Amino acid sequence: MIKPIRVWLTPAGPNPYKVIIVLEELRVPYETKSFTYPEVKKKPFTDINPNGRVPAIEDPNTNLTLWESGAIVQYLVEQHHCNQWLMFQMSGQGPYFGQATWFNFLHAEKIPSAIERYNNEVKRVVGLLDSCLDGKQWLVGDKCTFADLASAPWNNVVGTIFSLPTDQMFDEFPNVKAWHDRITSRPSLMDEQGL
Ligand SMILES: N[C@@H](CCC(=O)N[C@@H](CS)C(=O)NCC(=O)O)C(=O)O
Repeated sequence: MIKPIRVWLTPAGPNPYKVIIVLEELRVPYETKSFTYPEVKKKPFTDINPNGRVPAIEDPNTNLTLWESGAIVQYLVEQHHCNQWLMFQMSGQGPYFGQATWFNFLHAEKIPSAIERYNNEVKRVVGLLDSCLDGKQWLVGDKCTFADLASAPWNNVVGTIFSLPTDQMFDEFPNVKAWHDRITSRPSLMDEQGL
């Protein structure tokens, strides 16, 4: 359940409406914290934006406070693209890769039509990722996000599904291969902290 994003604004200024328009278009719940123009350079607003200009947002879903309308618009759109890919991982990648593993190796009977169906779905999903990653390092924006990280564990199973060595499992999908290598070669935070 998404909690409403709080948008601080003074009704007279145009800049906050960039944020409101994007929130409306994305159908994201929000609430406005409307105040008068002379109050922009005073507390409590300057605790939210020390630059004393609207808009600013507080997102209770991520505990983020952000100002500068362009940065806010970018954040809202990226956040939704991250959620899009996370939902795709949960519903479109993980379950199909799991069923492919099940029918190839664990189901008591060999059912060729089920094996064919799920193997084809794995190829279709990896192909989709490959085309969406064309010219890009990461799924969303120019940085590694939870959308990339959440995809890695099931991508790792593709070699098992097709009985291929891990270093050959994405030979037909160069963008996914480079992306998966990028994710799996990242030093973890635990490594960085010597844990
Ligand atoms: N670059 C800022 C500009 C924000 C801005 O100038 N907002 C106006 C209202 S549209 C404001 O708060 N003015 C108050 C002031 O200048 O003191 C952004 O895009 O968020």
